[in-house]
Amino acid sequence: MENFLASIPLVAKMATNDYVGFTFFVGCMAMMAAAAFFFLSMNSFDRKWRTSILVSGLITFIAAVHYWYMRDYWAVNGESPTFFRYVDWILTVPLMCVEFFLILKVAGAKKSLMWKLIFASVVMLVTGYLGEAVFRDQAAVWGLISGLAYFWIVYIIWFGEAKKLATEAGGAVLTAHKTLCWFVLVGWAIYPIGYMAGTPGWYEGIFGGLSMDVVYNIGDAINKIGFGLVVYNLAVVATAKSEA
Ligand SMILES: *C/C=C(C)/C=C/C=C(C)/C=C/C1=C(C)CCCC1(C)C
Repeated sequence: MENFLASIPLVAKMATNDYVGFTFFVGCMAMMAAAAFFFLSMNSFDRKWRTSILVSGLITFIAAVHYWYMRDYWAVNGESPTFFRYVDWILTVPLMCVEFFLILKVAGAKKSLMWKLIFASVVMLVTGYLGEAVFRDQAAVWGLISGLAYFWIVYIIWFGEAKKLATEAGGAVLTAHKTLCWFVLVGWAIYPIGYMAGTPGWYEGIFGGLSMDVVYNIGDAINKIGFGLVVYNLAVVATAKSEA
């Protein structure tokens, strides 16, 4: 018995060239640090910005917890933690849609805009999950449907209702909205690349050499922490203006 217990390693071994494992560790700590930063800075802002900063904190906190599990799952099984990945996304991506709504509330954004964005994001993620985990043979078709939902979100924020509200609000809100729009157009486009790297399809020859998990982990760090910082910066600028 004693010998048996001693033979179980407490910490899984990590190879020095395990880039997936490395990005899971770094991602985990970065999400934790970002969550602490957003939570602790919350009370230094005007009341009306506090919910936005709180949501930035929740997005990175939820990601930190999932990264904790994904880091472990990878270290022990050496497999993509697809399940945890999509549970994380189905919670955090709708919260990013809530961020758009919260900063546009000053211009009179309606809840219907928020629900439309949330609905589109859920369609994007559920169809992505079906292609990646359930019907892998038809990954290209599910990825295409997911991509259409993604472009629907891009349309709403770049040219549709959300764009109109941001223009009406003007000033720091418009600047922040524009930056978030770029995050969605460029930063979120990292994910379909990861998807094509990790699923079978016509695109294998183009992206097949990349590691799906490394691509997803880079995307998450840029988008979750970057998004939060844009909102943080908006709160800094707007609070400074209202105190002047
Ligand atoms: C914090 C996590 C974020 C911002 C995750 C975003 C995920 C996407 C934008 C995923 C998009 C996908 C497509 C557009 C097509 C292929 C399938 C997905 C789900 C990877």
